[in-house]
Amino acid sequence: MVKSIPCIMMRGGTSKGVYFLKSDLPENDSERDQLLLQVMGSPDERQINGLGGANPLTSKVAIVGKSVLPNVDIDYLFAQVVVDQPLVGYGQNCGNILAGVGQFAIEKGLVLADDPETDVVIHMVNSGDNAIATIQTPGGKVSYDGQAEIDGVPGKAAPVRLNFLDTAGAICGSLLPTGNTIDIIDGYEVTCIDNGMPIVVLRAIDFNIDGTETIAELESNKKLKTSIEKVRLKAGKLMNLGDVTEKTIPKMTLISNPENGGMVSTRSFIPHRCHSTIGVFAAVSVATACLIPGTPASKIANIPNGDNTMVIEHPSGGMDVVMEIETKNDDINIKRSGFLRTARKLFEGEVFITEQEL
Ligand code: NQM
Repeated sequence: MVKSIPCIMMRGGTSKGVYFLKSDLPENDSERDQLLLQVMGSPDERQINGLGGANPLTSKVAIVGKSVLPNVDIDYLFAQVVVDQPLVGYGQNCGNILAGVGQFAIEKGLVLADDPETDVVIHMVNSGDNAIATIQTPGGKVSYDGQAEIDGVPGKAAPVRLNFLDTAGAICGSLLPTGNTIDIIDGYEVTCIDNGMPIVVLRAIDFNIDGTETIAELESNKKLKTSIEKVRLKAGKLMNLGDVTEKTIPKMTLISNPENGGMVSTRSFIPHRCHSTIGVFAAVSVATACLIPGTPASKIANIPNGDNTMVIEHPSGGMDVVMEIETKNDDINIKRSGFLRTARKLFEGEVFITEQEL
């Protein structure tokens, strides 16, 4: 039997995914995961039999429903569908896919739009934190057209402003889940940090690379990938994430001197493919590592003086992170972080599922 499920496919930030209403998906977790694997065409390196784009950045799902929480409009559960394994991960947030969630909620009638902008308060179920997305809604209708540009996406679109209030320890329970600003793993000095995304910050130079390599060069460097994965498995345990062999966190970010006037230059493994830019929460986590005195990142970073916009350089340009910070002695308290993203509605329709394969 073949059945169909309504969905919208969107580019959110520098990622692409399929957006579903929670009420259109099975309530049972394992049935839902089987369905999402089939929707994306996983496991298969090419995802030839599904909507996935054969890369972790294009194998993402947003599950959206009305929230019952006070002062919250909608709940957003993010699912990372692993490309080449039969796995669906809920252990991480995705700030890029988040950039399309407000528009989806308005289009599906979950939120009433104002004119000319609508603030949508989104509960990120994966971490339990809230975000506020400001969506362009002239005349009470979602507009995807505009003049905003983000590195890593060609063309211009309507701006989507994202603001987060408190993301420290979102997934691991604390900003520095090992209790240290520096850990030594396999002889490398690293910082394990979670300001919305658990990441391990590593110095590129320690891995005999300079951090300006292309994605193709990094992905074909087997020795580098093996060393990084060994560190990741150990870091996962230290970060209270348990055995992370089959998890998509922590992400591994190699840092080096900024090349274009930014704060720091990055190359991120998420965790086995190299990111074409950097994740939203990964960028805020890297920026935070740079601001903590004594970390390897703080020694490399070019900290902006008196300006709270930090530019995190990545393979396709830079991501601006606006942060409101309070510093007391050596303690930093991140009060707010904000980003500019864009999103594009690509199609709306129904995805077809073969029920006997579920
Ligand atoms: O860090 C990719 C992305 C992401 C996650 C990943 C993200 C974030 O760029 O908030 O957006 O790290 O798997 O979509």
